[in-house]
Amino acid sequence: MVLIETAESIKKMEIRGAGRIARAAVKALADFARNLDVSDLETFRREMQGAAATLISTRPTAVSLPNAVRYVMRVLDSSESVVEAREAIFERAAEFVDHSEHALGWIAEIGARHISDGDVLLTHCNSEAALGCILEAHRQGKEIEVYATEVRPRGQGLITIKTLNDAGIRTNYIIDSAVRYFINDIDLVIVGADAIAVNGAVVNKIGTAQIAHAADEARKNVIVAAETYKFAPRTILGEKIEIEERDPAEVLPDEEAARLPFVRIRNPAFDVTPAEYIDLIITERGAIPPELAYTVIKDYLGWRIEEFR
Ligand code: RI2
Repeated sequence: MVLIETAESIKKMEIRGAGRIARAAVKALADFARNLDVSDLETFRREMQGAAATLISTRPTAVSLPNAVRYVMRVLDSSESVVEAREAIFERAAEFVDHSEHALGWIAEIGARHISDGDVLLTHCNSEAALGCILEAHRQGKEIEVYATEVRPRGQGLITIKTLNDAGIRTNYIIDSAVRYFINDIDLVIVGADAIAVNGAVVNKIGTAQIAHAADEARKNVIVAAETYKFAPRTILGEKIEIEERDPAEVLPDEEAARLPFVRIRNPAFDVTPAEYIDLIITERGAIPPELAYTVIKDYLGWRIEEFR
């Protein structure tokens, strides 16, 4: 069953990256709707809500996932028959995927404008949105060089350096803790986001906050490339974005950990970079300072404070 397989793949990070997770989830929802053989609308709605909950529960931090699922599910409220509801789900899911893919192109175009000829960039983890900006700058003929981190414990940096290498971009692969050592050689930090709070704080791969801090200290700009559906509406009410803490075995194998009974292994997958360390957020609608995060939530996601009453 596609729903269960997708949910499992997201959990195990076979499908990963905030945008990819969102697209995979809405495709799984559409597939679930296609195969849902029920005739009354109430049962259809209930089953769909169960499927949505299964998908949303896979990983707690990337807000692109619940945003995408809720965007698709919202059509159920106005549907009057199973046939209509099913069609509406297909349409919305396709619309989301289409928008998401186009958004990456627009972000790349806007982001590339902020990369200058001769720039040395630093990126962390593997973000389609951030890499899109780098690749586009290179495609435009700008002479750039990149520092890419390893990204313990899952090693997403390896995916990043393969992409950069394939594009023929001069790349330096460094361990995560070498960032401050190299920060003075860098002109610009560019990363993605899993979630952005209403106060402009950016939740991204663990280590991003340290990098942004080092960049701030060295007076280097930090830009974040993120689609509007990565902004977190519920933070309007002060709701905290949950930080996923993953299996300790990703950090140290269970057999080794078992020999260290006094040691607790912690494995948070993300951290929070305060808005003050971020110079610009590149969205598909344009580049904004982090302070304008509320505008994105209100104008583009269509969520207002009144909705939470
Ligand atoms: P795109 C990833 O999370 C990284 O934190 C990355 O910066 C972010 O999602 C955004 O990625 P993970 O799934 O949507 O590797 O830009 O934990 O691809």
